[in-house]
Amino acid sequence: MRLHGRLAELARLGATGEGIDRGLFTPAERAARERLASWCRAAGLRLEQDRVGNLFARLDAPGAAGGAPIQCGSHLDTVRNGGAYDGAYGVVGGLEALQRIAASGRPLQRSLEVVAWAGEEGSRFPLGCLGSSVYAGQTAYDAAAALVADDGESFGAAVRGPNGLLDGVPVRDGFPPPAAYVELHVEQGPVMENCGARLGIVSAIAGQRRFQVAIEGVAGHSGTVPMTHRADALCAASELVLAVERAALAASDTVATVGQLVVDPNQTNIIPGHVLLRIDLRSIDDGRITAVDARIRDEAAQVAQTRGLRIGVTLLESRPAVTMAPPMRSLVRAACLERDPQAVDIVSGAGHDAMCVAAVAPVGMIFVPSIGGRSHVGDERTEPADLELGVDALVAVLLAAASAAVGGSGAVGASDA
Ligand code: HGY
Ligand code: MN
Ligand code: MN
Repeated sequence: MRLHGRLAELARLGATGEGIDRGLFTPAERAARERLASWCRAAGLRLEQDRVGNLFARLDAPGAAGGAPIQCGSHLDTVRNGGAYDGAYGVVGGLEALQRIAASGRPLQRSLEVVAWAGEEGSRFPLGCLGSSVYAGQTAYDAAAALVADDGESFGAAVRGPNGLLDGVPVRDGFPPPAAYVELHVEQGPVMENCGARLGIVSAIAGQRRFQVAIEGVAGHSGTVPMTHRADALCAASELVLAVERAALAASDTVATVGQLVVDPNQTNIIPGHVLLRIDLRSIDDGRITAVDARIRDEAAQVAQTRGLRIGVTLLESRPAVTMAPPMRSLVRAACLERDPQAVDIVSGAGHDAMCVAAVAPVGMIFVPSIGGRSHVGDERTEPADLELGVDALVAVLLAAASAAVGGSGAVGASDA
């Protein structure tokens, strides 16, 4: 019951009545990291954090304390009105797995580590997988520190502020890469439920790009400016939103969403002068992402010309699709099929920290089903028995990876396929 009790405790931190709101370095998100730290201390794990707020809890294997660990984890931040399992399940489930392994008394050839990555959702600072991409060397600390949240606070100020790094936890500048990484996560889609699978063997994670589009029109009096004399930024934005939808529909296996749109000055009797919108574009095929990216920019240029206003498209983030490392996928497959003969190979349309950690270590992912395929909403749910089964599979993968022959830089090598 410990697993479910902890998930329920975390779900109360940032509860909005419609879901959970735990943006990075807000009081609720810091409280979640503090709660995790207290659980890890009580479990006898060694706690450390890095300069961007990633939190590491290690179960040292006496014979291999200095070696690269086998890592698991996910994130504690959420989207606005998010669910109780996206991210939190991988962190709490990882801690549960380490505690079960410690309690078993099994000797370990490698240390094990659970990580709470900082700011995976990008819901406060405009970069997804923020903590794991700094950890993996894909984003420089200074670039992260310069990011500014919509509320005006910079990452650099927030990480040093009252809701930033935890007190009493040693801060290490950077960490050696793990020997391997496995992330446990809810599927966030309908595939597993539709095919009756309780465990998912992730094969790859879709690539994604995020854009910001600024539309500069001309504000004016809604009662006096003739329709033929307007540069209405919201009408332009409306054309572009539908163009984004058309471009994704025309490209198979591709999704594109305008999830955020801000109208200025946003008053009934003023012609909208300025609109800011953000686009989320994804596909398992990076070539398709590039093609849709180009089409969206063309459409924006046409709308700007037709309507006589300015449209600027800025790329905020670009992450190519990531394939799971064959040796890790084999370990995940064995653990999943042993527990669920219906276990299914699945591509993740959702992004995960594993995309970044894959740059420095072999990664694998285990999915459990999302009821109704729903996620990024307050009624995100997974059957308790499936949550337990996922942790069970994670324990098996961690132990198998810890005892796998070590290849190359201490990573789980191809010889372990
Ligand atoms: O957006 C995503 O796919 C992830 O939940 N950050
Ligand atoms: Mn997630
Ligand atoms: Mn998410």
